[in-house]
Amino acid sequence: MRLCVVPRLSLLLPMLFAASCGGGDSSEDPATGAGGQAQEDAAAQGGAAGHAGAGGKAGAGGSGGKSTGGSSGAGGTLDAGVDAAADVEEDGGSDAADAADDASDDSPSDAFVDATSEGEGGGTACSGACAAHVFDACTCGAADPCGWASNGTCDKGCHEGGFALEDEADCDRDQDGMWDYVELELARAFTPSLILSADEYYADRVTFWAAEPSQGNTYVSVFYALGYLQDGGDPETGLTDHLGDSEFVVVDATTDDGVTWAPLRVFMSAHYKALSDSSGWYDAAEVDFDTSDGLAHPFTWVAIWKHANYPTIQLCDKGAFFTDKCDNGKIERAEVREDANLGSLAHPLIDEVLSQQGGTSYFEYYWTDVPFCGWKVASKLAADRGGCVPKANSYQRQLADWLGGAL
Ligand SMILES: [Ca+2]
Ligand SMILES: [Ca+2]
Ligand SMILES: [Ca+2]
Repeated sequence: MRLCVVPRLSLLLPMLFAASCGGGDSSEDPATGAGGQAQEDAAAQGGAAGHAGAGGKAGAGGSGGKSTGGSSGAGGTLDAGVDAAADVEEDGGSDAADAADDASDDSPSDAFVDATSEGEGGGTACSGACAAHVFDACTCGAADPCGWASNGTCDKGCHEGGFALEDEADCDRDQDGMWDYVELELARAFTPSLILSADEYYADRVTFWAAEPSQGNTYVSVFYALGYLQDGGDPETGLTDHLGDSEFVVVDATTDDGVTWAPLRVFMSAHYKALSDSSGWYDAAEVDFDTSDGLAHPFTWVAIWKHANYPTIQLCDKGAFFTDKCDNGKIERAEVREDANLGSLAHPLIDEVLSQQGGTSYFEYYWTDVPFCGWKVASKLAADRGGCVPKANSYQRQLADWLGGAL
């Protein structure tokens, strides 16, 4: 076994979503109990305001607008990406000035004064601040004067400021106890770098993903559903080809402080649940990571035409009774789209997915137990999906195995 250096990333991402701020009891997540634990974690790390403390975020506690309430400063490209994706409104110049004034002042009462004085400068305090999306004691009050709770936009800055507005419906849409923007950034941080053969003619795929905190919140697990449109069969014989190819990679990662993250282990599917099943968990030290962009993408060798996944070329060439073959033809990083979060078992965000190739109106399914056909079969009925990947390899079953600890 090789012992590689496991990369450690500075992501400035909190481990978990803290459900409430300002000292109130957080509401326990019915599925995972994560809400309560997050609060405890935040307190243990010296964070007075849950998310802000656990995340160690610059600017937290002030009354600035979104960009200062979020991860300003040392966040680097990762946090810049978060803010660019999530923040629509621009901050006015007065907000920046307020943020500077309040940089060393965490008092909500002072923030309220600032909001009021700002209002004197132009319109009523609340309407002006709402329009500029300033997170302060007025706009983020429990009474939700701006109507930001459950309005379709995650107002996470209200939590970071230590105010009372709760916005779980927008910030944790799949109700797994972890803010969805954290899920997205972690999924992007660890998305696999696929090493494909130069002769891989069946590389077309669509990637969906999901992320969940573990029981006890000791690590986060990300599931990458690498949905190839076609399995090309054995490269020697062409046998065992089928429509659709539901491969997946799982990365478990953890952090001690909400700042430094490191992968723990990686699961790579290889003929999952078939007779030739060569899937397995690999300790992070057994995996090479592509750190070319400062993140940690597990290098995943992909068997030509069959798309079985392995951490080394040697394991690939031994896989499936020595029928799998790999060569270093090209590297493609799996795509992680913000709108491709599958959600959780209790609260799926995406199940039925329309073909994204154009030309067909066929569907595939992630939380419904039907064979995966790569958007090549019109019918949803399992009986009409005989030429597809076996039902034992439906994404619904893989996701259930993942969430049930049965991989
Ligand atoms: Ca909202
Ligand atoms: Ca979530
Ligand atoms: Ca999730």
